[in-house]
Amino acid sequence: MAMSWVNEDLSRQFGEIATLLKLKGVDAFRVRAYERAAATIGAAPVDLSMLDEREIAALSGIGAGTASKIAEYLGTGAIAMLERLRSEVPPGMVELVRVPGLGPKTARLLHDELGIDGLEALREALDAGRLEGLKGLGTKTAANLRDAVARMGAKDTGRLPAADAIAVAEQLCATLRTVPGVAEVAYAGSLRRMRSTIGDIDVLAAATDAPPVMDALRGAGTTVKVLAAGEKKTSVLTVRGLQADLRVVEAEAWGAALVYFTGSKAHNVRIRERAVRQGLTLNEYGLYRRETGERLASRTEADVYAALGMDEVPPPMREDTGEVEAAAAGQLPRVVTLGDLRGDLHGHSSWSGDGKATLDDMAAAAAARGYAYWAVTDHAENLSINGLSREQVRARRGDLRRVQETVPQMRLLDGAELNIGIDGALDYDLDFLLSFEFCVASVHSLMQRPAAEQTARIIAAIEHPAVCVIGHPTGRILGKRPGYDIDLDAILDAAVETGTALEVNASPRRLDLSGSMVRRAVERGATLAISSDAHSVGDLASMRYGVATAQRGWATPAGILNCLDVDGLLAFVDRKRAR
Ligand code: DGT
Ligand code: CA
Ligand code: CA
Ligand code: ZN
Repeated sequence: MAMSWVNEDLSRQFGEIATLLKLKGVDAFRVRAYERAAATIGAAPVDLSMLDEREIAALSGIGAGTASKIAEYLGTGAIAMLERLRSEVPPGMVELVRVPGLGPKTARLLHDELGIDGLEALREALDAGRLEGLKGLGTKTAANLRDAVARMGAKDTGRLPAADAIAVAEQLCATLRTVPGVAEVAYAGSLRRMRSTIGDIDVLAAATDAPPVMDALRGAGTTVKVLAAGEKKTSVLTVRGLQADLRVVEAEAWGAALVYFTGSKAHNVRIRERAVRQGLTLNEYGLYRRETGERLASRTEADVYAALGMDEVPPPMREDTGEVEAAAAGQLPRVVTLGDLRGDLHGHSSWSGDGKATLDDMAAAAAARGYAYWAVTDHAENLSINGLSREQVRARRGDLRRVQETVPQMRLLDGAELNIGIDGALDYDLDFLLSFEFCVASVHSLMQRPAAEQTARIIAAIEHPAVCVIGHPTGRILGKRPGYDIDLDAILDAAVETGTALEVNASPRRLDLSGSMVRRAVERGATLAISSDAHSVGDLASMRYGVATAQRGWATPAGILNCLDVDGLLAFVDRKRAR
């Protein structure tokens, strides 16, 4: 199911209400209600704008008060309570709680005692040593904050995580497709290349008549404000604070326009150089013979690349990192595609508290995707909030046998997502760990440690016989949390040495490993697993973002664990355990 931007937006607004209430110091019980609402809405299987207030109130995790706020949002486009809270809480305090390890209590303390009203002010105060000796703040906290702030990098770049752009872009494309006379619609730019952060959304449409398409953009539900409306291009501000540019072209130029506006700019420059050397001209309308002006190609991207004498380059690879030369030599690697994947090796069910769907529903949806296997990797016991005890694991095994009967064409794997402790220790004990069919191990705690410690900890998990994959290896959350400090090359070497895979977590909030890290993994010969880390049925579809990220790193099916069939996969597990 495609993500609903209404649900996403609502979920974000309720999350913001919870944060703002925390910053005001209201009791935890009220805050929790909004956090639950945000989580419920984020995972709701239907677009809430399709329901009436009574149906919304019937969703579990949604109380009457929340339901009326949802109705208010659907009716007016805003929640008055949120607007009020925003005006009551200094905006800088919201910025402060984005710093990893800095909670609302500390933010209030810093604001009230030292007048720190934002990230810049916090930076200055840290530099000036003004946090030392502040009552209620340990010296350790000051040091941790210094690290966290440093790792957040320079000031906000104005780029947003891919996850924030995808929902808006897809909604926008769906709207434009309904306009009469529109033949093609696609998003281009950095989002089509699946960069992890996005500067703006570029949408392209092919139509006989541009004005109705431009009108549709201005009137789209995602549009907040029209920034510029021209004949060839319309720019609007969308709900996420992202700009969207729309260009309308004639169908005959679709492929050339798609190449041009997909970019990257560096890739475009490189292929245009190639065109020039061949006596050709390349622009957004087509590829032309310079002397005669004859148009050689423009209808499809494949036509344009073929006329340039190149392999067609998958959009995520178009970054001028060697792909133009390789494609011109006919030696572009055949990178992994969605169709190559035989299964998904990281997913959660409602057996662990954060899984939103039952094992039945998750398995049915995974089977419907045509997978040969699906590993249910619910959290393990050391994750105090929702890890499974041994008794729960045993109970789940009974459930698993029952559900397996309902999906005879797909192998359900009895798995776990283990927690890598500070010294590399894992959950349960060796015998119990080996009773699982497939284990992912991830860092979920103590994320701000020195690189040497963090690396040693992950390598210790890699060396464990039960661990087949390291989940989200850097722990980054785009726009929120930088990755842990790690020595990636040392981790890759240990993974190769032990026959352990590293995950390309496909969640658009993570994309972890990143494309450039995938490229390093490929160069060092490490095996990768592209996994959705699904917590709901809809999340299973995130796989395509993982595939695009793997393509950015030039990964081929041969290096990807879940391109193996069931027997190949189980042989990989056996080899790991035999060591
Ligand atoms: P972003 O928005 O910063 O995440 O990155 P892009 O790649 O989406 O860049 P954007 O939105 O400025 O432009 C979209 C595409 O249009 C870009 O990838 C390539 C093409 N383009 C833009 N400006 C130029 C240019 O000056 N020369 C060439 N050859 N192509 C350009
Ligand atoms: Ca862009
Ligand atoms: Ca743009
Ligand atoms: Zn997970």
